[in-house]
Amino acid sequence: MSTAVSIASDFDGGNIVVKDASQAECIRLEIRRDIAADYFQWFYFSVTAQVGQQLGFSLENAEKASYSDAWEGYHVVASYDRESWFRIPAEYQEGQLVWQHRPEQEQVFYSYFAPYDQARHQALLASIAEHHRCEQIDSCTTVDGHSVELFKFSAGEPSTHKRKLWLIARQHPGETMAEWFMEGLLETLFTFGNDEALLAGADIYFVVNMNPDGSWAGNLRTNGAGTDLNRAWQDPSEESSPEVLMVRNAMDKIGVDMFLDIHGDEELPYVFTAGCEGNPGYSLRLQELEERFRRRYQEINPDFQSVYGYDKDEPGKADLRIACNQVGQRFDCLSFTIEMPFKDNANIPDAKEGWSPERSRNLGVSTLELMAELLPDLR
Ligand code: GEM
Ligand code: ZN
Repeated sequence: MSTAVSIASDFDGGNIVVKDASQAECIRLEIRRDIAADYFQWFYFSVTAQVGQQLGFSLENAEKASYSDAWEGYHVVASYDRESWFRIPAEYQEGQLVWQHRPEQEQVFYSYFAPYDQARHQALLASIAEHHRCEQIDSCTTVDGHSVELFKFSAGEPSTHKRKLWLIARQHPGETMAEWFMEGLLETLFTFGNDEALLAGADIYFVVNMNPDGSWAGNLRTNGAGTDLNRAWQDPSEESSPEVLMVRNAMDKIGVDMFLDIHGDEELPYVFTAGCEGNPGYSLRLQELEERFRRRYQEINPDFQSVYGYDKDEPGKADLRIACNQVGQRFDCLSFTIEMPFKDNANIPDAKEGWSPERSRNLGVSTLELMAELLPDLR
């Protein structure tokens, strides 16, 4: 016998369309598109049912999602308390993502990846605001009326010799692992941030969430204007990409010696970087810095690897609308997109959690260590 279930997604980051939930064993769902654009893949919803009730789900428009190949080998993320997240085996069958589950509690949450929600985002902002070495140096208001804050972490005496290290995260709102990464990095910087070389030698400029519009809305890739911010760096505008305009203007004023843009990749089950090999200004100096960064990264954190990644750009053919390329070109500096998987690291798989908030946070910690190490040689 089947008892009806109730499904909700009316919370920040929520995304689901219920087609039919009258049969608990075959609940028919669709992912909603980004509010003002055609991308979709991110989902996040809650289900209230009887404890132990057999539930079956199908995401019926999975095949039409932005990265349909990504469903192969993907397992759904679930939680009872929105604190600990675990994986539920799923299958990609006939264009639909399907999974079965017998929840151990009355309410269960399912998501594409562990959400980084507004409450947690506000707590992160509060921890930054109260840190004596952090100050907010700029901000902007988004199309939907949210704010994006640019912070500076600085210690010791001001010096013209200090390097300027920049980090931004979550241009793509569905890539929540990017904000988990920032949380781990900042927590370490704030708690153990007494690495003399780093403190005396660098100021760190950072944005923990570039796209609050999309994060609220449960979008995959775009802001309230339907703009993919990672295609807006050549020609940002107040109307459609104020987030990018604010950060790029601040960079022009302050300068950049190293830039990292934190993302997640739907398809590849690996941690990897994309660099600036296709930039017109790419040089042997930058190539050697990139190689050293990658070599040391995998020594410091075995989750990083450089075998799998995006196809390399042909010389001179880089897309300068992409943050990593635009900033690398504009400032002739080391510049990377860092990609974490939505699925898992296939080299070190974890059946229970897959790629997780904890591993994202750890990668952030390792990245901080690597930045400190490379500091003397950035220029
Ligand atoms: C990418 S990041 C783009 C980097 N690509 C190259 N070739 N330099 C994007 O923005 O589409 C992936 C992502 O969103 O995480
Ligand atoms: Zn991305």
